[in-house]
Amino acid sequence: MIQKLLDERKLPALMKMNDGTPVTKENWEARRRELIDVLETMEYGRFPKKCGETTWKVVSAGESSAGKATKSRVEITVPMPDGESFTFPVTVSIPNTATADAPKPAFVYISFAFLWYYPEEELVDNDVTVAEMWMNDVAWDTDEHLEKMAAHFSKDGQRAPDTTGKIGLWAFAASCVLDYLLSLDCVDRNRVGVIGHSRLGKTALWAGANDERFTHVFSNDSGCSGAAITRQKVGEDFPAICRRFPYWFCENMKEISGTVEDSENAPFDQHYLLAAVAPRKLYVASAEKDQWADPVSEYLCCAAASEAWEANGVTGFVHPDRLPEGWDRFADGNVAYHIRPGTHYLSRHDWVRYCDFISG
Ligand code: GTR
Repeated sequence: MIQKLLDERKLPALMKMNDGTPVTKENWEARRRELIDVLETMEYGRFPKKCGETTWKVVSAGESSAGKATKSRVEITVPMPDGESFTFPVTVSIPNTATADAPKPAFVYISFAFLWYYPEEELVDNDVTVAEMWMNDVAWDTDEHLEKMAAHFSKDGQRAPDTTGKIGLWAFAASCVLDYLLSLDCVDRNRVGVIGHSRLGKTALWAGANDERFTHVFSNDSGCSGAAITRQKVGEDFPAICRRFPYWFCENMKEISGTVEDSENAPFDQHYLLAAVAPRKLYVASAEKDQWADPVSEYLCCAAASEAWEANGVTGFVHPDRLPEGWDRFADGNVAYHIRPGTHYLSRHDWVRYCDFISG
């Protein structure tokens, strides 16, 4: 059943190089570069390159979660392509159980608002460190390119056709937060994840696709231009998302988002984005009532991307031959998926399952 549904979507081939050569473990990295290149050119814009060392300063620290953790405010400073630098804050919660002798997992959590809800004490109790980064501290979620990090990537507010959009700036900032986390000897570098919800789920996927130091990548309800297949998607489509949020993407995205037909003729689909995480660990989650994101297209995208893991000799997406429903969770492979009843939200239920996966 699932293969039939996938065939109907008529997706561009994943496991063929641009010149038609079949993809194997040997040329996987070259294929991964091709996937990222088309996503950079047409969708998100060029992923910023580091122009120098990321530095940081702990500006305050204190006990939190009933004394079971330390919470600190850290300023991250990143050299910019115009020779200047840009500084933004993150809030880091480190459980007391995480030590140099017993390093523990950590998340870079890209959030909607400074200290947006997350079950902080529960994460502490699960020995998980969280570095929370607020998107608006990095770049405003608006169509302006003159302020904050965006100012360093535009000229007088104008962007070149493939200059990064805001998703790319937030994703790059997440990668700079990772520089900081990896400097902490209480963080287990084999278990560092990036996580975000909705527009920030798209961002987490793009960060994880580009920065291979992220061992685990989590997309919560990311939908259109995130974890959902674009071809025949229900709910939001490229024209709808680009009318409201053109600045999330590069200017070239306009070429493939005028009509639904344009987007269905694009030389890529979102399984390219998921596959760019292979052979690392990927977790996609949906909410049943979130038809705008389209749970079915998110699930099918995991199934479509799975062959990238298999070509690398590891298990991809292990799932039954049916669509997901209720509280289904399929987490036996390197690509995991769950759905839950309810609406578009990054809930406690989701967090707990992400914790299990990264701790596993
Ligand atoms: C919606 C947008 C979605 C999703 C969501 C969010 O309005 O259409 O693609 O990103 O916002 O970020 O909450």
